[in-house]
Amino acid sequence: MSYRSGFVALLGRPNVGKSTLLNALLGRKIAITTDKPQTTRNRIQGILHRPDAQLVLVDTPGVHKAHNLLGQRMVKASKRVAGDVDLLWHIVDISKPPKDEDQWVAAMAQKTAIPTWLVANKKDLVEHLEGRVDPYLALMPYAAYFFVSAIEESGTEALVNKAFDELPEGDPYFPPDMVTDQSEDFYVGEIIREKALELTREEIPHSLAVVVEERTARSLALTYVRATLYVERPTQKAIVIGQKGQMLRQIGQVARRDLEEYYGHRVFIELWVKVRPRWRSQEQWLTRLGYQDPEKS
Ligand SMILES: Nc1nc2c(ncn2[C@@H]2O[C@H](COP(=O)(O)OP(=O)(O)OP(=O)(O)O)[C@@H](O)[C@H]2O)c(=O)[nH]1
Ligand SMILES: [Mg+2]
Repeated sequence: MSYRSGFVALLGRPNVGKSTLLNALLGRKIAITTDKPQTTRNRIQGILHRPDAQLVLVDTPGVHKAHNLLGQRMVKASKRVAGDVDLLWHIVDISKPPKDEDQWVAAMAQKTAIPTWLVANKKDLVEHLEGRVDPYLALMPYAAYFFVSAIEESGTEALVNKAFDELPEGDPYFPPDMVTDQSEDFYVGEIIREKALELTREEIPHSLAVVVEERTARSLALTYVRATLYVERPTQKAIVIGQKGQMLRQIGQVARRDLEEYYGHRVFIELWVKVRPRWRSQEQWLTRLGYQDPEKS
């Protein structure tokens, strides 16, 4: 029996549920998800294994109109992934009509000439799906379309089975036990960022970056994490810290809960907040905070 392997990109505008779908298909959380747009900032790969095949799912930042260098790098990362896979999934939110960004994604996909499927997510939110999908199907000639709910994990089995069916012959790209290519420090930082995003409002989410400075196993039953939360303005720092440090404590507590479940033992988190004015527009800071130029990585 021949082995088959390949990459599929999850592309779409922000907030349509790409990362939620990635996690649902893997049966494990590897990407953070929030109700705020532009949550995902890097390419994140998750690997699905079957005895005779390997499917690599590539989550990408939401395609949007970039207002700073970080945004430009995010969109560049998505574009780059789009040109370098075997199959494209254009993920959309079927509870809403198409927006300009959906059109941009369709144009991006069409330019590549890679087979593209429309994946209409959030089907749990609406009835009469067929009527709603027509304006999306008009965006470009999709090779297939699927209705799914990443949250309810419905329709997802059919989608992934069909993707496995279409894989080209080839050797595995990753070892059989590997679920993701991201580092543990990156994951831990992302969990902290997710909690900070969930607990804060307004301009904080977009201005926040998290760097894990230290992560050590203090014993078999305790991991110590020290991380810095970077924001752009002193007023944002005050919000992230909160009255008498209450907000920062809460971010740490909620992140600790998730990480204790992930590690299966106790986790101690120490958080610091620093101001780096306009870090999202500065080449050197972007790279230091983990958002390198996709062309150079
Ligand atoms: N009702 C419903 N909500 C969903 C579904 N999938 C995702 N969501 C919600 O949609 C919001 C965005 O989900 P994400 O997975 O972070 O979206 P994304 O496309 O990765 O967003 P970016 O990373 O910002 O591009 C979250 O609040 C999810 O809980 C779904 O199938 N049904
Ligand atoms: Mg995402």
